Amino acid sequence: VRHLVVVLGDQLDADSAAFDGFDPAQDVVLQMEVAEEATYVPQHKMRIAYFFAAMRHFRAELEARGRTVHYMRLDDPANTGAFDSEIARHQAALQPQATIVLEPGEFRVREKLRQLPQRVELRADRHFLCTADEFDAFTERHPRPIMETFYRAMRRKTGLLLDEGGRPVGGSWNFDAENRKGFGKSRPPIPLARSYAPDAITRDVLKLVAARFSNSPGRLDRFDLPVSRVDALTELSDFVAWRLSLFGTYQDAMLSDEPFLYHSRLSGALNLHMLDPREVVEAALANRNAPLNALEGFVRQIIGWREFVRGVYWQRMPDYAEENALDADLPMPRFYWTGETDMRCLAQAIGHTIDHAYAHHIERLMVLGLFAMLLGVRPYDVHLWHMSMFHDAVDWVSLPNTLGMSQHGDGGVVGTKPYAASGHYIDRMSDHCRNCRYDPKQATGDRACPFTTLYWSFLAKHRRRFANNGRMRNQYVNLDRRSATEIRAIRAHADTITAALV
Ligand code: FAD
Ligand code: DLZ
Ligand code: SF4
Repeated sequence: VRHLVVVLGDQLDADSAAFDGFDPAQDVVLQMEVAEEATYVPQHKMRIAYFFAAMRHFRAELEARGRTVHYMRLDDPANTGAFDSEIARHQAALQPQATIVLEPGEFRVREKLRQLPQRVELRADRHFLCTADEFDAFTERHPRPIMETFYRAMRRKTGLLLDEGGRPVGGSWNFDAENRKGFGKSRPPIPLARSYAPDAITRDVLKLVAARFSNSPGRLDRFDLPVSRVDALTELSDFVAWRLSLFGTYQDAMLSDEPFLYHSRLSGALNLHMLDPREVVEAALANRNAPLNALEGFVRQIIGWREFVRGVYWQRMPDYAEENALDADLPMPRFYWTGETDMRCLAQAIGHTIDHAYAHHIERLMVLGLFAMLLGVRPYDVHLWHMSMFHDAVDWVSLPNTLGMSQHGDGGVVGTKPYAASGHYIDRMSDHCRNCRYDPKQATGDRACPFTTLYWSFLAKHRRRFANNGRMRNQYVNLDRRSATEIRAIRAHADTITAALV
């Protein structure tokens, strides 16, 4: 064997840099299902099944292209259960002249690969539009980098949504203000989510996961995710045809028993590299009927946020994982694993997560993340919970979004202010509060909404840090309208809520 090309679970692209110069006559591929990756944090059964099913479909795709694949199934008696021991075992058996791996999506895994006794060649991943060097150059030019500046640089670099003079189409870089509508009484129809019935390959995986990981969180019986490139492309077309036009307008809205709304559901396929971000953006822009607020909003998520958080991750790891700017040190409340809470918004978002290993962005940020931040949960623990429960979670994307954006653990790197809000925000953006036993307007008393109580208490507690942040001025003006006695009562009630939860 000349080259042993190792393909990890989130690198399922037959044209990736790992395959540059691949010669089917002399080179072989290694894919490994390993117990360590399914257990280093307890993981949703659907997440494990998603990775294994996608890996097995990718194997079939490679073999159809005439490439030899050594595929280690989890239940193979020879399987040693970890990346390093499996790679070493295959190196010893196959004696390759070189072992090639694409840079992994996780610092922990990269360190493991670097420490292997026999060297592996790590190749840069051209799936992403911004390299680590380009991101470094950007942060040198902008010592306090913000996503919006980065996003404009990416628009200029890619030429997306620019007119011939290099100006933003529609006269503005950002239409976020048009992307904040909640559902009123008359709401447009919500398209049925497409379901991908498990084929024989996926059914085998589901059996394996049900048997081996019966104690893992989440449910498996609703597994219907697209797990091949062909199905991922179908999902992309489905989104562009049926959901994209309203994606922008209702991007921040939430609705009971509607986990997907107009979201694309493409994060998993993108993160496992079944889809390329360029083709996703091009497919969206080819829809001539979609309004600009939808197109711009969607492009911003993919070439802006997605690339920005990756840049932050690789520039700041490993120290980033330790950051805890607000000194939050409580554990995750138990109900995050079960959904057993009488807070309706949380029960809904956790329910979506248990059923689909998915919740959309606003549920993750403004319900699940928000409550943990207001309560004061250790940011890294929120990230670990997120890694456990979401099918699309990979370290590079989960950590900056969770520890950074949603918990403000990085002190303002991913977002310049904490995403702090009261129950009033959730009431405006959803139908949850009218079906809840709490009242978002009340901060004390038996019907006080825990979000509202904890919100005011959070602002009061962190006054020194945030009161001079211009973007939080109004929040502090409103806090200061409350008397010292009121604030004392709110903080006492916040302590009672906290004590009951941890
Ligand atoms: P859509 O709403 O349709 O958005 C389109 C695409 O844009 C997504 O598929 C995704 O690729 C990209 N995108 C949007 N927002 C972000 C963002 N903030 N960061 C990176 N990409 C983005 N996304 C992940 O892919 N994996 C994660 O582990 C993850 N963890 C998150 C944790 C928290 C606390 C928060 C607040 C956000 C997290 N996100 C994560 C970002 C975002 O919530 C998801 O990408 C999105 O909800 C996935 O659903 P969708 O494909 O329907 O997205
Ligand atoms: C998440 C996951 C799981 C559950 N299992 C595997 C596996 O068995 N084999 C594999 O190659 N990757 C798996 N992954 C993804 C890894 O945990 C990790 O995110 C990536 O390897 C980082 O590049
Ligand atoms: Fe959530 Fe509070 Fe609204 Fe209940 S009242 S749904 S807890 S925000």
